[in-house]
Amino acid sequence: MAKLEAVLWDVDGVIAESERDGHRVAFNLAFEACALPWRWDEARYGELLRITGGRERLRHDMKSRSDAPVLADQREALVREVHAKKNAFYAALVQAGKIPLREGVLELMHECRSRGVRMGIATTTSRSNVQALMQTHLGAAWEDWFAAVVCGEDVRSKKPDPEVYLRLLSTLGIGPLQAVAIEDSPGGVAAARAADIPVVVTRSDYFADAAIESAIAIGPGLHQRSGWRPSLRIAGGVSGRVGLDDIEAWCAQMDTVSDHP
Ligand code: XBP
Repeated sequence: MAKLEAVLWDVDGVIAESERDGHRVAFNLAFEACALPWRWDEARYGELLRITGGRERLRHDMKSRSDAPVLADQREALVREVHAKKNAFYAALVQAGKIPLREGVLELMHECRSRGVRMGIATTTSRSNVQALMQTHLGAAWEDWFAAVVCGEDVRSKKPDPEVYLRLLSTLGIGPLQAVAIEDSPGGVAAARAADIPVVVTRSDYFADAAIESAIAIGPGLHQRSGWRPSLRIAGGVSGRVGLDDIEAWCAQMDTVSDHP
């Protein structure tokens, strides 16, 4: 394993639990604003998360709705209208403080900055959603924190395709073994692995029970040292959380673990 040059962050599920109380709620508000009777409850949204990308998710759901427009251009216009409204509602929810960062995220970001480990964002979500979330939590200069930000509109194929990660590596000018990705979903892990990048998995609400293949570590979150595979020393480390030394140790060890809860 080469020296760790960059930490590559997934957004939804890793930086914040933004799906159930963020994107899902915002979609339902958008349906209402478009006078549509459709609503996604928590369970249905969990099923739909298999489809990455908000517009793609909506298109998929419309296939099973008899009251969706029949003509392709009308259907696509409705997808675009609902999605634009959804992103506006999502930004408002974020700005109202409804979507906190996951515990341990800000601390690891500060540590990367202070130790000169560059950071990148690798997400299938829209740039406007990343902007709303990061600006709310990191301030107006949030982009200075990241050496590269690759979002849904920057790629032709979204995760599980590796394109988002390959673009990050090329922008950063590093090889896959000089980086580590932090992911929560099987699709995100597959995308990073297909780019040969080692992956640390922080379990999220919607993917708590999903089968994960070939991560270098799987655990409950960056805020705690217990519950990780490979295990961490419970005592020690930086302030009871997962830090860069731990991630570098997992990278050096390079055991791959899988989890089929
Ligand atoms: C998560 C997603 C996104 C969001 C919605 O992406 O699948 O589609 O649910 O985003 P990631 P948009 O885990 O890669 O951050 O509506 O903007 O597509």
